[in-house]
Amino acid sequence: MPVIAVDLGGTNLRAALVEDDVVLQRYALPTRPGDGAESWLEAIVRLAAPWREQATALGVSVTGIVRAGRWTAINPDVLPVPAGLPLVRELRRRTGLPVVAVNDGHAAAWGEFRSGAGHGHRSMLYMTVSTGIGGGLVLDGRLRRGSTGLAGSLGHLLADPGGPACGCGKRGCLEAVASGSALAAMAGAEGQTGPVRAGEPWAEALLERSAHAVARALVDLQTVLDVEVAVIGGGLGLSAGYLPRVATAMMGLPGRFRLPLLPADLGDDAGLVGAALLAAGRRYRA
Ligand code: BMX
Ligand code: ZN
Repeated sequence: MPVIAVDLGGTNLRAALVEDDVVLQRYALPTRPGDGAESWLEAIVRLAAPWREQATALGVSVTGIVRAGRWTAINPDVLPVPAGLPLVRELRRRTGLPVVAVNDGHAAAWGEFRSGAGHGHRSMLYMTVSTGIGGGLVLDGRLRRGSTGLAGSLGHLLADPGGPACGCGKRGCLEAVASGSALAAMAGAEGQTGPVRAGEPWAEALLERSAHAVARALVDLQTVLDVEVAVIGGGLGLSAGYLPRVATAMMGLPGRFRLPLLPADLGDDAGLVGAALLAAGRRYRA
């Protein structure tokens, strides 16, 4: 029996009907951060409605952390989620379906571990380099959510003590230095208005900075986690040439700390598939 999966990020809202790890049908809309939580919930319910009768559960992957079914932003600049929003309760009430909700990095990590680039490994880390930078850890075959849902929030590792302020309240986070929104802000500060695209000399410098920061973060993580592979996703992470840039930057760091890098096999669908698998298994019912 299929489940409905939803992935709400800082840029896009995707919804799909998913059976096992196969996306049967899908819709996507741009996320409208300024419209507020009520409108995001309504959009999820509206997108899910046509599949309501055939689905056995709803799996939701969201930017921000989820703890005991409640949703909170770490960085409200990515999406201004009101603290403690009762996401699972509200969606269960509005759809009548059992609901599983997880952070988008956690969902994508699980999707890639079960059905993507991490398949066949025991331990992996997943990093999405997108509007923000998110992540998820699968250690010894288990998705680690941490004691408060924060585990794997890789965007808030320290990348540069003198770097820009991050919306999470810290300074110089990886997300503030290397994410898509950080690059757009830095480009804007340099008077550039176009997209940050490889080939443009001004954009090259920003992409190099991002890739080096990501490479340094990955080798630091490896000292703690010692995983088999790092799977990289996200719009920027999967953009042409980005992963080779990270790999090259990593070659400048000591071999003991390097780890194999793989692009997310499921691409943009990693969060949807992970949320679907979690909902179908209902292992994380809050
Ligand atoms: C932020 C944070 C993470 C999220 C990451 C990537 C919020 C709203 N989000 O660090 O929970 O995983 O962005 O999010 O605090 P994306 O929307 O860029 O995929
Ligand atoms: Zn931060």
